[in-house]
Parts: sequence; C-alpha cells; structure tokens
Amino acid sequence: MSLVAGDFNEDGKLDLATCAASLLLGNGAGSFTAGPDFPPGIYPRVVATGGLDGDGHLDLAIAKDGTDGVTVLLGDGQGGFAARPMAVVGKYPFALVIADLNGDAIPDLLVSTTFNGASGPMGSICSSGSGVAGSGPRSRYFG
Ligand SMILES: [Ca+2]
Ligand SMILES: [Ca+2]
Repeated sequence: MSLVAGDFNEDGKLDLATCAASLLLGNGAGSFTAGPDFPPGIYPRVVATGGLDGDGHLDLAIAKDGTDGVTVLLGDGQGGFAARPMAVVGKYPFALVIADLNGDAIPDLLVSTTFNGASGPMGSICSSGSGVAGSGPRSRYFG
C-alpha cells in the first residue's frame, strides 16, 4: 500500500491519501479520520502528490499496474478529487514522481514502468501543466 501526505483539505493539518483511493484527514495531533473516497481505478499500486494543473490545490496521480495506466485526480482543496481519463503509460507502472524536471516551473509527472518496449526497463512519460497526463497542449514526454 502506497500513501502520501499532504494538506488536501487545506486546513493547515497534514492528511494522508492512499493508492487504494481513500483519504485520511489529519487533526494535527497524529490522529486521522476517514475523508471522502475518490475513484480508485483497477489495481492501484502507487500514489504521488503535487500540483499538476496550476490551481494551487494538491492533486494525486495513481499508477495502476493491472491496467498499465496512470490516473490523475485533480484536487478541489476541500478533500475531494475528480479523476481525469487514464493515460496508458506502459506495462506495469510501479513508481511515480511529480516534480519540475526541466526547469520550466510546470510540474512534470515521471512514471517508471517494468517494461516499455524498445526504450528499456525504465520507461517514462509524461507531463502536465494542464493536469492531463499524456495529452494536452502543454504535455511533454520524457524517455
Ligand atoms: Ca488537512
Ligand atoms: Ca491542482
């Protein structure tokens, strides 16, 4: 089970989100209560968080190794998430990172897959700015 910490409802207290599509809202003293669920997808394996669409609210990306895809979930700043269509990234994605990889101040989403055709075992994709993994006018690909 993969999980990440972030203040997803923007109350100043860290929360947790799991790749199995549940949100745990923190009280700032080490305790958590269940928050709203969000769409899990099939066979979620790993989750990453960061700002993917530039609206200032934390978003999530979940890699699903059973469907060879990554789903971006755009946060609303109140603990809710809206899923974008899944981007197919290659066989068995198992690791994700959200970071500005090329210095243009737009966060990128890097995905490692177990198999990625001729490009080798550490395949990659994709980026963002629009919050749409793998597509959109501001998307870029790495690999
Ligand atoms: Ca919080
Ligand atoms: Ca966002």
